[in-house]
Amino acid sequence: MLIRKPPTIPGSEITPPAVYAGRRDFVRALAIGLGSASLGLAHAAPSPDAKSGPFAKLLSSPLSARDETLTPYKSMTTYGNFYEFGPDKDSPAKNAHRLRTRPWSVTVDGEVKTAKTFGIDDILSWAALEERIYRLRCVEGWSAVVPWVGFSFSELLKRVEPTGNAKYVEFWSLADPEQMPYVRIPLLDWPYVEALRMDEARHPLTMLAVGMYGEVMPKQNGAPIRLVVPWKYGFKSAKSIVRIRFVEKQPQTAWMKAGPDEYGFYSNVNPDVPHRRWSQASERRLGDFLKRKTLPFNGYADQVAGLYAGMDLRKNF
Ligand SMILES: Nc1nc2c(c(=O)[nH]1)N[C@H]1C(S)=C(S)[C@@H](COP(=O)(O)O)O[C@H]1N2
Ligand SMILES: [Mo]
Repeated sequence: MLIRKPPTIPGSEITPPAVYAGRRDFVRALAIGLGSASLGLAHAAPSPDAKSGPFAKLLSSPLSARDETLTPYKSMTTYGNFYEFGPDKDSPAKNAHRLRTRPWSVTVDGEVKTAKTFGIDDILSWAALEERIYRLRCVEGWSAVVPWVGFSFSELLKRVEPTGNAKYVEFWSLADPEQMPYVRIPLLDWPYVEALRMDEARHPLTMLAVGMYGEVMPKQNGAPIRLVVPWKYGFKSAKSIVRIRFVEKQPQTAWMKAGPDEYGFYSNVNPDVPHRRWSQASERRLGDFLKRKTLPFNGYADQVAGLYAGMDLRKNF
């Protein structure tokens, strides 16, 4: 069994925009090119934030996987990993209500000309928000298709100046034991830190997401701002980010420290390289019964394989 019975969570966090019920028509409309025009309307009435704020008008993105059926909102908000809130797939939905997402700021430091701290509402004021439907693949074998709301990480790069020494970039999640009860327990070496090589971070697919399904990001999915890197396993996409640090040397990430032979730095979705304890050749979409074949780079090979030209992806897993 992949999906457990959904736990009881506050209604305000699980009310999906009605439009996603009419999903197929919506996808068809996008496919025939009504894209940006219909998208604003499609999101007309979700949460109060969405009505007026930056979520009112979302740009549709050419980077969307438009031929895919979306994973139900309820599955994406009740089944997932966010170890700061507990080790089970339903822990995030049960416990993430403790997270306070305002005030919130993100500090950008390390190998940059000037370290800067951005308030989340400032970020929302300069970021032109897009909706991007991305495939997501978790190392444990489940996958999903999610309409994220956010902007390319490269937009943030325009506002800070990395030095010539910046070769990698780290993403640090909040680690506050008052809000995140499991940070008191050494499940991982907190804070949760993930990292990308600079060219991976600059790739247009690499996204900072502030919402999904037309709504402000649910807490259990990494509010108020998280990373989404669709060609890599889910754990590369750090949630609830408070610090972005540019560094010269390839960093150790939280999962590399936890299991160096199971979780490599690159973590590109690769059906040919088994995880030490299981095959990665197939996946099951949340809500589906049958498994499907996993695609190299999660189906994004055309866009990203070039980043790894000449690298042995069995060694650099
Ligand atoms: N801070 C933090 N970020 C995290 C995790 C976590 O435990 N803590 N889990 C990761 C893993 S393993 C996955 S699969 C995704 C799951 O969240 P999503 O379904 O919202 O993408 O979040 C990733 N980001
Ligand atoms: Mo994962």
